Amino acid sequence: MAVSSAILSRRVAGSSCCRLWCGVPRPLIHIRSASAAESGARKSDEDHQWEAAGSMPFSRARVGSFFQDQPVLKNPFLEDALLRGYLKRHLPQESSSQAILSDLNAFGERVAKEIDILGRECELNPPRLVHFDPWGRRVDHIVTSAAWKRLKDLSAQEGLVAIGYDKSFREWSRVYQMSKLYIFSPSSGLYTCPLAMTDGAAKVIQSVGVSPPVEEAFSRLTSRQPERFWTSGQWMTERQGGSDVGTGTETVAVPQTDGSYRLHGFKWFTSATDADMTLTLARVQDRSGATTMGSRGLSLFYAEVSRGEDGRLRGIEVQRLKDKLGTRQMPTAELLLDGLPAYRLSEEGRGVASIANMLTITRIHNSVSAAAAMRRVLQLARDYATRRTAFGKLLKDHPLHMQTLARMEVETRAAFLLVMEVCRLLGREESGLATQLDVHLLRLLTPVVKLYTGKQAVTVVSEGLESFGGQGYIEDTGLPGILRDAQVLSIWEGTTNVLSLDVLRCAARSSGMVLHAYFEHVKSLLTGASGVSSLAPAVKAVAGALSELEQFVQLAASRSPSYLELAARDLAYSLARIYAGALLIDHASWKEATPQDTYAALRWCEQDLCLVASKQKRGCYDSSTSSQDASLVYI
Ligand code: UCC
Repeated sequence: MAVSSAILSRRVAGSSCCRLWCGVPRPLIHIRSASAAESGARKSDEDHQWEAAGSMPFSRARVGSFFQDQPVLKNPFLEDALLRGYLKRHLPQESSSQAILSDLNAFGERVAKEIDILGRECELNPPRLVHFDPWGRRVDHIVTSAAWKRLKDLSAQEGLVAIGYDKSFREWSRVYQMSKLYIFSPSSGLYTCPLAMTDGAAKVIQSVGVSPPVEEAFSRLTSRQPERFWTSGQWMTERQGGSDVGTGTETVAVPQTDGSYRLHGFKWFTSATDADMTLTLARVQDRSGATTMGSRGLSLFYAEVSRGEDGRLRGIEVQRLKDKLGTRQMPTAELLLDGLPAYRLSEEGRGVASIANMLTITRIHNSVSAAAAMRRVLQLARDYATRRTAFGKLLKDHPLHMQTLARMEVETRAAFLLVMEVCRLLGREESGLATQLDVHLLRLLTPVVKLYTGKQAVTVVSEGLESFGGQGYIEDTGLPGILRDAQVLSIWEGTTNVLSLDVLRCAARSSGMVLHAYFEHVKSLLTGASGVSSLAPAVKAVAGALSELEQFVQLAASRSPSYLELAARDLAYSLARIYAGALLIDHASWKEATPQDTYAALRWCEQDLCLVASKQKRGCYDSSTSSQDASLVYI
């Protein structure tokens, strides 16, 4: 002890830090450093003079007088000019619209003052799994924080699922609901994940019919009463993977004499596993115990998560919680289904088609979260730029910094408008107002918007972190968590490539009608803006890109499936960029649009909007490319 104390004294006197080579716990070092400095460090006459004058800037217990102001989260509704402009433009001019705006404003205030802290608490107190009680009985309790539970109650009270179903605002109910979720998402501690699945489950139940045994579940999923509100899981992913569900699902459903089933299988990746119920896929066994392989063997099941009198989960064992890069606020588990009581909701073999409604909803939620993450990091970066000085001026006065934030703003605007477009179409479809064109557009744009915004979110949030310098990399600022959580958005609910292939599939299954609807609608948006001269360069760029895209589609129709498969991702990106361009132009052509709306549209349209045409001209999808790609990767 005495020896190490002496070493410490020498080290502190001679240089700045003793932490590494002492190898003792930090608090001890701090105490010892202080006492070491007291006994061992000789003060010079100069030091004494500084101290006498009371102006020694750095000394024991004084660390200088400068502390950087941190970015402040303000009401995210009031801070979002585009959200407010969009709603002002699109909501009907009636008193009910005023109710939406006041609710969003009040909720935005709540997010900044109350909810953001709860979300942070979820990050700091992640869920844990307790397998056994103190007496050795298996209990499989997923212990979540008080904040996580509070967010569940609050989600019910605020109607974050219910708004989409009570239809008080008719075709605008979805836009309203998703606007609220957009404000909520970055502060929600990932509670948006169970809400996404809850919304998706309600949608599936609605589509198969709200009757026993799921009538009660539907009423709970869409309830505003915290004590009644249920959340749902979506257990699709098994050990063989989450993309190729048709091949990867091993879970079997054993028919019972009362018409119900018992499920046996292993679900490898179940999100928000503290849910009250779930929808899941399984293969029905026939009398001989045989099942049908592939997608056509899958059926959709409803199961409640409940406990027996012995306190154990009925038919479920929680194997372990996942150790994830992000979304740590939320319990994600591996589950053994060992006789889980369940009801079949779909016809036998129609599992994938029946759960598709859930996928549409969760993919839209995913896109909302992506746009919201971009907006949040930008709001914080914007605020920070008014507080941080470098090289003699505030960051906001550095043109290069402003250029960076402006580019993030353009991306965020494009993402927001894409997301709201899908929500608008969903609202129309659910209110019976959708035209055939709307239905086709919704089918095509859902995967396009999900895949594009998922990627954008990672890029924009990463750039956002950089705008805080080193502080963007410091864990307890809360900023790195935004990036970690963004990274999942391009993975779950269908990866970028799987969704790109979904785009091809829906184009083929509709005999090209989804693309026809796309071309028609983009043209009509451009026509609407044709009289606005300030937008002419943007209109020209989108029209040119659209024409290139049409030519590509015609050419691709005569090529082999492998050609199209190689082009799938670039095609999806082109669909997203062109459509976003048209939406930005459309928004900027509104009579109350601002010069900033025009500027954003012009900037967006400067990029290569039709990536797939450019790449096709360079031979990127030619037959030799695949083998060259492979040889490059495996060189
Ligand atoms: O569960 C997960 C984590 C949950 C976390 C949720 C959080 C969300 C939070 C967001 C906010 C924070 S992850 C599970 C992720 N897995 C997936 O998303 C699956 C990815 N794979 C696919 O999407 C594939 O494309 C499959 C599984 C759908 C492909 O399967 P199949 O069997 O090859 O599908 P088919 O043959 O293409 O389609 C079968 C039927 C067809 O209908 P019919 O038979 O009537 O012609 C298709 O039209 O399903 C229909 N269908 C669709 N309908 C397939 N996909 C769709 C679709 N997207 N929309 C409408």
